[in-house]
Amino acid sequence: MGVKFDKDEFKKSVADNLKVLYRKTVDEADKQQIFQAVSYSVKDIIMDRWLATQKTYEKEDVRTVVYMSMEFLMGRALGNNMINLTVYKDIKEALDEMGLDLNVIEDQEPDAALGNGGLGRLAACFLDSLATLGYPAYGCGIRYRYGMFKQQIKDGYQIEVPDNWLKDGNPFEIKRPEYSYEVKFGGYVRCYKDEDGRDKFVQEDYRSVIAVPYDMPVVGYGNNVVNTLIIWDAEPVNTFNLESFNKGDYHKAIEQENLAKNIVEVLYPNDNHYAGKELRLKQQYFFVSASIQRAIAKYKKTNSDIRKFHEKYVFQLNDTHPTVTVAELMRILMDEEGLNWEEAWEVTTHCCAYTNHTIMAEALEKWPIELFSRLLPRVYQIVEEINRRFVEELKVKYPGNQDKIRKMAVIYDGQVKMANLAIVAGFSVNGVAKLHTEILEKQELKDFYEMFPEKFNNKTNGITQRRFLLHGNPLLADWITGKIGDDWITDLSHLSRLKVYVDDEKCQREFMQIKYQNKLRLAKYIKENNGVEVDPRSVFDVQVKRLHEYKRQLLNILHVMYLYNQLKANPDLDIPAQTFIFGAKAAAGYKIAKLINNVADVINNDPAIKGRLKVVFIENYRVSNAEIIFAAADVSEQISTASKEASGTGNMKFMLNGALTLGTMDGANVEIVQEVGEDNAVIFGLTSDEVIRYENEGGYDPMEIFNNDQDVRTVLMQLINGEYCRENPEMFRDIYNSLLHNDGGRRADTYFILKDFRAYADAHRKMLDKYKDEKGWAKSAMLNVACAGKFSSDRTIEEYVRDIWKLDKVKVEVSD
Ligand code: 26Q
Repeated sequence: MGVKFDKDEFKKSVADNLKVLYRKTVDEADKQQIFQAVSYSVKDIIMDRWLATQKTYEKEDVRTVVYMSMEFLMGRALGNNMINLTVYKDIKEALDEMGLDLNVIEDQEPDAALGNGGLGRLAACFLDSLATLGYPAYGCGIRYRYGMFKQQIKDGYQIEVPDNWLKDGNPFEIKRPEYSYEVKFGGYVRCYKDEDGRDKFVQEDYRSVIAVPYDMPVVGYGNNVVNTLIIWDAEPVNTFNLESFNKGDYHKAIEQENLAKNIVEVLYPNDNHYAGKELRLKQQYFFVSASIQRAIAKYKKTNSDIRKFHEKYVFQLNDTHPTVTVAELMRILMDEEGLNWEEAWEVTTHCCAYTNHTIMAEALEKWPIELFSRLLPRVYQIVEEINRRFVEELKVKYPGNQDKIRKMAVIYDGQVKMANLAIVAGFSVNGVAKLHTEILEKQELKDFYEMFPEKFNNKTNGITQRRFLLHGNPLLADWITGKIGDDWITDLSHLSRLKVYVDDEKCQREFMQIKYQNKLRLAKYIKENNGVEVDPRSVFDVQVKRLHEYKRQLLNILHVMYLYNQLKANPDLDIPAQTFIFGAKAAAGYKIAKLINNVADVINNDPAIKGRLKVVFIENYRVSNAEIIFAAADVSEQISTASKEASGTGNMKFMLNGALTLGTMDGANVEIVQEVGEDNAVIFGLTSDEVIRYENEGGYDPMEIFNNDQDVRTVLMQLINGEYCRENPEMFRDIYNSLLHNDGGRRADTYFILKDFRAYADAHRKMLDKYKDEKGWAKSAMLNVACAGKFSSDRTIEEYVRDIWKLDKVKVEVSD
């Protein structure tokens, strides 16, 4: 099924593209131009498959999933597309012969960073798996002009630099203006009776934009399938339609111009945190309305009965961010397609399914009624009616129980609660790891689970092995293929066949040699990008993920400070050299990055510890450098406060690349340990039940630990005595206070850092003891790879298809 590849034809294609695009020869072109030319040559290979796939979908009138997401954290496309077309090595060879280095070319591509972190990357992995498994699918999102900011570190502080990812052009996208739709905001709703005496609703005096779609190809691995990610751009209506000017409504014209410019301007860089910004709600409605209009238009091309729309389309809502989908679909079905309420509700409640990604209260979306109804007057009426009917239902089911209404109503206390809307109108509610789903059912969404148990289900997250092993770790990928064949690329459960090699000393040496090569590669990256020299023979202990209090980077760095104290006090301490690697973007204003960088500065420049401890903060952590980082890790830090991390997916990427997990019993860590066995990971700290119990009791007393644990006290005092900030000893006073003192409504040490500190230090000791046993370590690391099969997003997608989406696989034929 692979692509027939003609090397000479490809070389000619690259040269032709350079000529047509830039009037240059290969020798004259710069690196960015070469990247563009090579990308167009690869796009050329994609194009026939893309056409054939979409033809097949149309001809077979397939059932389709639409993955609705404010975020798609795609990373780079070129390498991934070559991998999935199965022409990576061929192209590498062809370019070699032209005197071009593929690695350098790939490095010219900016990451498509249209997402914050886990939720956005999950969407990208899902698209890869859907295409690879041959399922009809669209991703729908926003073509942000600026993606996730680029991070620079200056004086230890994070600086956010705009990410102008489109500046040199995006070679893989295709603009499709012929599928543009109008999206309306504001104004008021006029109600009138039509000729048949039925109520009609029209939005008047609104402001609108034109949503213009750009298609991005999503290439399946080795199967000719190419699905589409649709990202919507906004253009002003006035460019097409000068009516407003003619009527002299100059102000409205300018307003609409600005609306179009602002709406897709930038991704909100908040991870697991809700910001009730009007522009954010505009973004949500903008892409939701356009995507539904497109799906309905497509449906009507081949189907006549809109009452059966749900037989062909299912919308998966990636968290509550696109939940306005349910009301917008109701609106279109009633106001545009003429269905009555019951008919529209029947379709909608069979179309929409909701994924919950967090139990953090501060991430729950609640929109003030005033804002919501002003921006989306007709949609708000529909939400009100959904709420009215649901509250009626509650009153019948739980007579006199005002508490149920308070907790479950869609509109309450002057707010529209998006999670409640998604649960009431959706037919499926899923969590993203076993523990997370249990917490949803037993605590956070208990009332809904009791009322609609049939809606609830778990879908443990996964990751795509094509990007995070085959592309990111070619040495290990080749080694695995040499041992067990290449079936693992599309069926990761095959990795279990590696188990027979874990005691084989030659295999252990080969495996550790590959890890060493990958550590050299990362050390080189760190030297070039951060100017820090690290020892590739030291233990690479890595925590890369968004900076967030609940993820507890603070626990990690406090422990590093403790270790440093130990080494200073006892220079002969018999422990291996360690490199602590951090990578994280933060919400603006968060101080922990400064602490990590200052600690790094002190430790890395202290000759007394003879390089046995190093701390590195990798600037601008993103998908493209993540691939290099995972491949080189020995220890995977997964240390969230138990119950707070819904799943985590970085944990799976580390495991797949042979790192041992040092973590809490949280999210998917629970399932990782279950797969790999307790001896091949180190688990520590409070359990989720214990955390939840403390929280219900109002916390615990960190002062007791401060007073009784000398090591902890020393570290905390170093936060406020200038040890890590000579010029301003008060620099980290806030952090110190947050650990020890209640502050208004905030409990001291909200995330149980001091409570878990001793257990964490012990866990590190245990990890180092394992590391000292070279063969034992190699075996454990190999077992992590061998047991990672469950965590492929292919497995996750098959479960979504089986339980929620009910799609059929498609075969696509292409004549090369
Ligand atoms: C909401 C409102 C306004 C602005 C921003 C937001 C917002 C944006 C992003 C809220 C949340 C997010 C991202 C959440 C997220 O990434 N959650 C992670 O999802 C992963 C995939 O399921 C899980 O593995 C992680 O555990 C979870 O934290």
